[in-house]
Amino acid sequence: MKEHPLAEHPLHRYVRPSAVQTANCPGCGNGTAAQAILRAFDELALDMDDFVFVSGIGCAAWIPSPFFYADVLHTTHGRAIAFATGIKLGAPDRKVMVISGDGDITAIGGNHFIHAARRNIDMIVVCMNNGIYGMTGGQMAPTTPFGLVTQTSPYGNIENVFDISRLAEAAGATYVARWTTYHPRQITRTMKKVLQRRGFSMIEILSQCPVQFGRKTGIGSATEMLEDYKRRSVSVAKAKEMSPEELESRIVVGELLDIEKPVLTDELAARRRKLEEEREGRNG
Ligand SMILES: Cc1ncc(C[n+]2csc(CCOP(=O)(O)OP(=O)(O)O)c2C)c(N)n1
Ligand code: SF4
Ligand SMILES: [Mg+2]
Repeated sequence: MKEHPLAEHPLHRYVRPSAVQTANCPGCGNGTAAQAILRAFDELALDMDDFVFVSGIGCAAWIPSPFFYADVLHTTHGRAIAFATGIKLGAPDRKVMVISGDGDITAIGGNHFIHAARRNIDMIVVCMNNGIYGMTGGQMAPTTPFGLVTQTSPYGNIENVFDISRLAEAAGATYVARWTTYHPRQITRTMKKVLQRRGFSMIEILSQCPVQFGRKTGIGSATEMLEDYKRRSVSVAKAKEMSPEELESRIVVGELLDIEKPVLTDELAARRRKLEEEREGRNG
């Protein structure tokens, strides 16, 4: 039997043997996130065959596709959650995870995002927030900091910024957490939790794009961006003691929400069962 090209790596069994070359640039945060996610599968000894991974279009969409050794659907830009919804409704026994970019999920795909959250569809959404459209050359996104000069805001971004986690919470998500690529162990811990819960779980991961974001903002290299995440991150508990002024430009990290609400797929299954029972009662 041919040896797996990553045979020495502890997570090699989760990576498709034929897909070992990443599309992402050196220093990109996407690799850190990929590894942190797969580590959670490994620590929980989960079977990848129980999962369907879905991504849209963008650099972050290359995290699961084609690398994760499972069923992976690489869909169209902005439609990952729509495809994931279809999978979950058609095959409710499969666990569905969307991994895609901030533009994909909150710009073109924003409506799918808020309604999936509102419906509390049983799926995990990992939104890789690099504050830019990375793959297409650094155009501004709804997450691009105010004032930032980008390819499409040569005089500085004049638009206000989405807070993705708060958007998910306001739309009805039942679990929301935010981390950065400076926090891989925390990402794994959070991932292990959401892999074991039901409902719409959203993890926002701030991730460095040194190529399209770092060098244009002047923040610089991947290392400097990670240092910036480290410097600006503040825990949920600490943030509660800080004023809005103190929190300005800080990144609140940790678990932001964990509540229970009816899950759409469970409700649907219950209605189906009830209808079938009624039908059997009539026929019998
Ligand atoms: C309907 C449609 N509109 C626009 C595009 C071009 N496009 C591809 S990826 C992308 C943005 C990617 O940004 P994001 O989702 O943040 O992912 P990143 O590359 O930053 O990880 C755009 C605008 C497209 N492929 N399809
Ligand atoms: S352009 Fe940015 S987000 Fe895309 S792979 Fe390169 S570093 Fe990562
Ligand atoms: Mg992006």
